[in-house]
Amino acid sequence: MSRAYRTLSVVTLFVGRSTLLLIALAVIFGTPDRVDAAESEKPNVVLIYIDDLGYGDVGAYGCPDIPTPNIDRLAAEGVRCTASYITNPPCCPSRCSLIMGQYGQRFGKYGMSRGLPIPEDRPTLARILTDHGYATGQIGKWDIGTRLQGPLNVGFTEVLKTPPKKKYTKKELASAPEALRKQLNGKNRQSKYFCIDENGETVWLTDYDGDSMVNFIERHKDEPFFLYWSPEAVHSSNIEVPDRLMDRTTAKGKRRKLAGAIVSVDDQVGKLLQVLSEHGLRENTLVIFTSDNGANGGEGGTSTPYRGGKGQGTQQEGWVRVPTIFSLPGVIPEGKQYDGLVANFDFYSTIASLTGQSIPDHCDGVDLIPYLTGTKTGTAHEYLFWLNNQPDDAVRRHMIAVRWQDWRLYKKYAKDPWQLFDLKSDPKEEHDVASKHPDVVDQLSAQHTAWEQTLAPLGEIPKLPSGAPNIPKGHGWAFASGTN
Ligand SMILES: [Ca+2]
Repeated sequence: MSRAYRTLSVVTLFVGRSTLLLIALAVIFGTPDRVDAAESEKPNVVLIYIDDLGYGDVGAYGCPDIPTPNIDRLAAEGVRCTASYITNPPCCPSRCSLIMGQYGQRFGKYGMSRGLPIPEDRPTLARILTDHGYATGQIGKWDIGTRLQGPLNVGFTEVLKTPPKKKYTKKELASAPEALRKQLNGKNRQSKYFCIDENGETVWLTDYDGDSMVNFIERHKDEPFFLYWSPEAVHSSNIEVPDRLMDRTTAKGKRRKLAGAIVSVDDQVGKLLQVLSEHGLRENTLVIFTSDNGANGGEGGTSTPYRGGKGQGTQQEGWVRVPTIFSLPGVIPEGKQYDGLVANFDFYSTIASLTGQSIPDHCDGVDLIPYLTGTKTGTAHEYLFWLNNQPDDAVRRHMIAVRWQDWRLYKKYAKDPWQLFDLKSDPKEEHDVASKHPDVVDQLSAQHTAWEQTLAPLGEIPKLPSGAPNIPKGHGWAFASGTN
């Protein structure tokens, strides 16, 4: 593709930009310097993918007891999606679907199936951006593909090395609360959420991540970048959350620890917005904030007003409906909400389009920007489907479902009768109305059957020889060969 054509694509997408005239002139006259300037105007993207953050655990979604001013500001400066879904819960399949831009079942993933490869005959989201001239970085939890498919193997140009964990001394262990002592004894006294930084200081891992985001952006502020932050937070166990974080919330009981962890996530969003503003990048950076699956119910997380979440709540809406915010001031409207059906595989298509690329054929997603700006009306997807039926997966994770309009059609196993819920009048799914609406059941189940016929067979997890982990350990960044 010629540089001028790529420039034109960016111009088309960025009609709200103040630099439009300059870029347009560059296209018309084609002077090398001006085209180079236009090249540097490719929008940046930061994708934040929190682990187990519930629909009802963010201020912008009505949470009353956990202050999240920075996430709320992102919502105020963007669009808040109210029906955004993870079609392949939980952690690992969600991330695989995200990075491939399609239903996980299209490459044989029908449940957790950790270690199942992501396909190599179609590009990942990171790959298309790297090939398009982006610096692409990843920070945090990976949980995608096989051990050999780390971030640097599937398209990222750099990845934050996993810092060493804090190791509690025997003295610290002796004075720790019993629950923490129990956890640490099972982990060779190694912390989950405290790490050791390059100066030998003990730091909260989520803070370390946030500082690393700032570092990545400062190093790449003069070129287009894509940053994928997928922290360990706020996955269990949050038992180590310090008082200084909990005390900023009004959460009660076992929810206090989780609340403190969410406050820390919000702090990092604040650091991100600050560094973007400092370098004049706020209006040229799409920020997507979301979660890999629903609420951490075991630690008091909530999907309010919906029911369910991770752990014991996997059969309800709350396992798959997640908070999702898009912010790109000047392009995406501010302080709006979008109620159409959205899936995490839409991020791939949206980012591809926004960066002036065509959406690869394998993608299930659509470009959401026209829906978020209102130039397209209606729902981004008429239907969304779920099929978690990997035979050896945990019983609680089996689930078959369809979403259409306000309806949710659901059953646990293929042999079960369908249940139907009207999420608008019954968000907690307490009244199965399948017998009252057989036409809706027939319609949605037929759609599910037709979709299922388009999927790949169940994939097999390869046996791999032992070797290096897919993310190197240490401090600082690891780079794909030839990119640093
Ligand atoms: Ca998760």
